[in-house]
Parts: sequence; structure tokens; C-alpha cells
Amino acid sequence: MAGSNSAFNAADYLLDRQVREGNGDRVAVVTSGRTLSYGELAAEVHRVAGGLAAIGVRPEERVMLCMVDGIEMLTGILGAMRLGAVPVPVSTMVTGPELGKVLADSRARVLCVSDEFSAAAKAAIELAPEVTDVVLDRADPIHFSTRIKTHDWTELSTSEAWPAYRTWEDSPALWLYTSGTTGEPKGAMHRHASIRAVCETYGSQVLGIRDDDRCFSVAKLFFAYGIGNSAFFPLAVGASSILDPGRPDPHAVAETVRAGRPTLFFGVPTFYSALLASDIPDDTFSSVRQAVSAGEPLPAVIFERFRERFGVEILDGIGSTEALHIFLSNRPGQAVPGTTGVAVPGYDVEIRDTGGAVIDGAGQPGELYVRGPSTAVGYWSRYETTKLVFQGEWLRTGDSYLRNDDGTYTCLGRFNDMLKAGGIWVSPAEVEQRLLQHPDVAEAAVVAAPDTDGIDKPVACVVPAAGREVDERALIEFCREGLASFKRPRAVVSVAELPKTATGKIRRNVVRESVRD
Ligand code: 3SK
Repeated sequence: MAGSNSAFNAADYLLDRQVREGNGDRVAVVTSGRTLSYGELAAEVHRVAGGLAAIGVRPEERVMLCMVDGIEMLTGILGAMRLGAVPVPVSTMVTGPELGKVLADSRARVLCVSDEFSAAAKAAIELAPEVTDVVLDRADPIHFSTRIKTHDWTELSTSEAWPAYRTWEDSPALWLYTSGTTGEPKGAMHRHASIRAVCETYGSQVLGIRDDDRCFSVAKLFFAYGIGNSAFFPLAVGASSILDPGRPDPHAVAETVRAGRPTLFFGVPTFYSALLASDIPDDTFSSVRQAVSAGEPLPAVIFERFRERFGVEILDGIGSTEALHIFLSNRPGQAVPGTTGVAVPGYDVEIRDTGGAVIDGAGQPGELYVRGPSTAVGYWSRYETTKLVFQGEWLRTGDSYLRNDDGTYTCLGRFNDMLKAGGIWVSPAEVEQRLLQHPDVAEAAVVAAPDTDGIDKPVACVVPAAGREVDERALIEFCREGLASFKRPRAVVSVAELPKTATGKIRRNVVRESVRD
């Protein structure tokens, strides 16, 4: 029962329950080299749990995983959970020192790492004195320092099966590091029951995921968005997951889609835009019954162009690492382009002013707060930041939102990305959406930059569409026509690419600095 602290283990819920319910022969996971049934995946997870225990991992200890998507990453995460330990999947897009920072912060003793990140791991370990053991996914271990014992993955996956630890609903299950678009990385600590909560809310009631679905997510398992899409949602209902170890690029993803024929496809706005800019065939997504977007607002123009060209509706939603997954979303068949839809069942949202008072009326911007069954218990060892973000039952998202007359919500950007022109608030997202409607524009970021009088004005950085050139005057005129004139960018800078975070979000602070130079 939700709310009580009875015995519950998320790995048991996702895998062993399927086997107990007679789904052992169903396909659980498909990767480039292997296909595993639920029975086979559960057995491998039991052995990996035993392997981790054999190298000394104890319940409640952290195990960090810096790995490509594949059977090892999935069984490493679920094996640690089964053992009652806490998997900490981390971004594979970081440098050695960045990895070292989160490794040291987490106090993990064991690091699991894919071959291609072993150099970063070597540098990271120098900064993390607690690390004693490294598990590599190749048979030929590289040499770390003398204090480190190295193991290869086969050692784990051929160990004695290990029974599920008697975790409770509120036992620690998973840590996910987040830094927002700036800030220091902080570990959001999630409970076992939160994993079931996201499956029973967004997974079942919004996506309507079924056992005959096949999920493919461009966002990797180390993101909150990706682990829900590729592990929690499919496994909770006996569906299958397609895991791709490669870096997402439109042609490679189109290839995986053609081969795996997913029915649910998960991406982020930047990737949908890259798919639209590519020459992949228009029938690429013919197997997909629903596409999903999160991470940042999906511009209406991308929604329309994707549906027109590929014949698939993209369901835009917003979640956060702290909430574990999506809590505000459009609904299948009823998407309102340019909005993030309404609260996911089980979650409540509020818009509050800077003093924290709830704003009731439609059309008034404020900061979005959410409460629901999957919010993290706080950040690891970050007392002050925890108090700022986790306020009683409510989670402060840092996103600026307004409620529309029809009850849907529209994102105006990060709360602190809002800019003023002529003393009036301007939403960068709104100006960017207008720019994206222009055929010369592939991507856009609008930030504030001081004019010659030192007064902030909106400036746009745009990536031209393939084969096009950007005409500054024409784009400013285009914005003046489509928006209130004060919102138009006063300058347009053409750039080859926009700086992004590992999750594909525009790094506005970097864009801001670049236009101020
Ligand atoms: O940024 C989002 O929208 C998101 C969605 C699901 C899970 C995690 C995140 C950060």
C-alpha cells in the first residue's frame, strides 16, 4: 500500500514479479548483440547482485555506473537495487575531473565503467579516495592505481545468484545527479516506491503502456527521463526495451528504429529538430504509435512539422530529476501544441509568485511547484539547497509557467531565464518559437544582452537551417510581425551550433556570455 513502509524492492517489482506472473518467456530487452527474456534478464540480475556482493558491496552503499546503454548497465542498476545497494548511474558525457567530482561526492566504493570511459574513470579515481574496486565491461582490465582492484563484467554476471534484500518502500533505491543548467551537481535521492509510482502514474495513465509495446529512448539510461523510458515503464508491464549503446544521431537512430520497430519513441526537442533537418525517410517512424518529448518545451512548429512529415504525434511533457519523471503532460490524441498539457494523475501543480503566494488566475506567469508520489527525499549532503527546493510536500521546479484559459500550462523558460525589454517581461521561449517558424532557422536561443546604453535587450543566436543563410534584418522583421514589437530581438547572431548540456538543454549562461563579449 502506498504511503506505508512495507517491504518492497523495485528490482523485484520490475523483473521477478513478471516471472512470477508467467511472463518469463516474454522479450524484456533487445540490444545490438543480445535479446533477453524476462526470465533470462531476472537470472542475470540475480547473478550481478551476487557479483557485487562478492566484491564487498553492502545494502545502502552506492555503486556508481558510467556505462553505455546495454545489458551491463541495465543489470548493474537492477542488480544493485536487488542487493539493497544504491545504483548511481552518471552521465557518460563528462570529463574525468567532472566524473571525479560526483564520484567523490557520492562516496561510492565501486565504479562500473564501459571500456570507452576508462580513461575518464582513471582520472576520476584520483579525486575519489573512497574507490576501491572498478568493474570494467571488457575482459582485458586496464591498470588503475595499486589501491584499486579491477574486475571484468563476466566475473559479476557468472556469480552465485543473490536473494532480494528486504528493502522497504522508503529505502534508498537510486541516486541521480543533477546540476540544472548551471550549478554544482547534486545527488537527488529516490526511494524504491517512487519507481513504482512513476510506472503507475505517467507510465500507465498517460502513456497507456501495454505489454505489446516496444520502447526506444534517445535519452540514455543515466538520465531520469531515459531510465523511466527504457527500464521502469516497459519492465513494469512486461513490454520490451530497445537499448542502443551508440551516441544518438539521426541516421543511427533511424536505423535502430527500422530494425527494432518501436511503438513508443522518446526524444528531446533538439533531437526532434535534428531528425527534421535530416534526410531520413519519411516512413522511418511507421511503427511508432506515440512519440514523447521532455527536457525542455517542444516548440509548436516542431510538433506540427514532425506530425506532417512522419505522421506521428509528439506528446510534450515536463519532469525533473527531482520528481523522477514527467508530472505535467499532454494526453495522447489531445495534444495542445506549444503547451505542456496538464498535471499527470497523482500530481498537483501550482504557480506561485516570487513571494511564494499561489497565483490563481490564468495568464499570469510565476514559478511552477509540483507535489506527487515520486519526489526525491532530498539532495545527498546538501542541507541548504534541499531546503530551498524541497518545501514540505512541494517541489520548487525553477521553471517559469503560466496556466492558459483552457487549463493547460505553458512554459516560459527557466524562472531566471526570463528577461525584460522596456521594463516588460519577455519569455525567451516565446521569441524562440517565433524564430523557429522561419524557414532559415534550425535552432534558436534568445538571451538578454546590454545595448550601447547598458540596457538589456533580447538578442537571438540562431543556427541556420541546412543550406540557408540568416538575414538579420529579415528575422527581426519576422519577429516584429509575429510578436508584440517589444519582444523582437534587437540583434541576431548566426552560429554553427548552440552550447548544450549533456541532456540537450541550451546552456543559456554560455550563450549569454558569448553575446556579451
Ligand atoms: O526535464 C525533463 O522534462 C525530465 C523529464 C523526465 C525525467 C527527468 C527530466 C529531467
